[in-house]
Amino acid sequence: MINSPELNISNALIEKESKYGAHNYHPLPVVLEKGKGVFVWDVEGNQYFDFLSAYSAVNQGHCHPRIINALKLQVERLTLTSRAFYNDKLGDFEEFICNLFGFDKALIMNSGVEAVESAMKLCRKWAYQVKGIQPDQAKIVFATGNFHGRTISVISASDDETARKDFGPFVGGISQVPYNDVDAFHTLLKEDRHIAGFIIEPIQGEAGIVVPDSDYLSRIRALCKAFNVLFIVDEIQTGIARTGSMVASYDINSAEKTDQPDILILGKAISGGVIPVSAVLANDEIMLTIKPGEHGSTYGGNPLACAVAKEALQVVVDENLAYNAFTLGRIFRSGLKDIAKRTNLIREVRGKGLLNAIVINSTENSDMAWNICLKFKENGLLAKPTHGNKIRLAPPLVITEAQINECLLIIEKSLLNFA
Ligand code: IF1
Repeated sequence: MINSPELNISNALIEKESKYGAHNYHPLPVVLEKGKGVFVWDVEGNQYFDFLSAYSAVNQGHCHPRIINALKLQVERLTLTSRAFYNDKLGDFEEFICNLFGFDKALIMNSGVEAVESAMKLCRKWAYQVKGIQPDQAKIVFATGNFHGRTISVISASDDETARKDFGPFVGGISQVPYNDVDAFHTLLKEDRHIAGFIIEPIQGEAGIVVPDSDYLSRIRALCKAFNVLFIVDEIQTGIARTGSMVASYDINSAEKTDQPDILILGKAISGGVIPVSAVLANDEIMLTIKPGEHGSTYGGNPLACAVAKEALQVVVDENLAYNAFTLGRIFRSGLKDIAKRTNLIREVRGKGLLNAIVINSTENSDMAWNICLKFKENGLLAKPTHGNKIRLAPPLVITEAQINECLLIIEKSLLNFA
């Protein structure tokens, strides 16, 4: 509840959600009804800068006209066929996304975690049919502090008690190594010949925008090559220009594509926050281990999703959003570091491109970060804490330098209330 009587529309809607909806979230007390570009508006008409971007799903900005137009054009033609039949949009989208990221084939799914599960199934198929690991012995390695979604097999790989408590028993064939620790992964590879793949986030989002050493991914890639293990990169949150390049793990424009993963997982902004779309990209040796009838989903690759996602990716390219994220991210982090010098509230500023966070100078279980986000909201900016004392600051990539500077003023003004 928001304890101010004039907010009766918001309160009524919050109450309704509490009465009729699962209580699986604790949202910031704001009820949104409109979004455009970097802005969202609540039901009382207040405008906010959106500094969460639906967890990096609306990189292109809310309701981007080109993406909405692609939706409108397709939605009155054909929305869903199932994969029992062909449709005229899937092949075009698969060709587009394979050429954009440099892979032989794409498997189009819906949610991000579905794509992660699909990548795990491909990794296991490849392990038995290509690498020759004994049946049911394949192991997939994950990093501590990971977040890859919320299905049973994916939380089986998590070390976050909140994500796991009372959801057991868990799925086998999973190992863990500390994030950003190449030696630990090397030791595991030498000890266990059943390792089939390593699934990693280039930057750990949920863990609080944890950026590894600059050579971490390339060293992991080299070890995967040396031990014939699949290098699987989850770019559901870091991908689609968010960190200042189209993907964080390799340069899609370079001929040699050094460090290109064996399996690339995309989601969220692949469709600009308009319709759920995710994608698994791999070359034939891996992708063709799944035969007809062995995997699928009702909505996976539907014509509406493909039409929207193709335009959403084209917008990212045409508007050079990766460059915008790169240049404005540097300005933003520099501004945050200046603020940190003027307040003792910020312990650390970290991130890449426009995926950034401030670590608040409080214990993880303090409600300081939450209260700061409430103050941000009062001053016209929406953000949410992650893992206690980190506040993720990730606006749509269409933000301008003037708006970044305006938001730095809002952030500093809000923090001064807690000085
Ligand atoms: C929630 C977190 C972010 C992801 C990565 C796979 C998925 C996600 C790297 C699964 C999804 C979302 C899920 C959403 C909040 C948000 C989130 F806080 F949960 F961890 F962004 F950091 N890989 N992340 O970040 O994709 O199935 O959700 O489409 O569950 O609360 P999904």
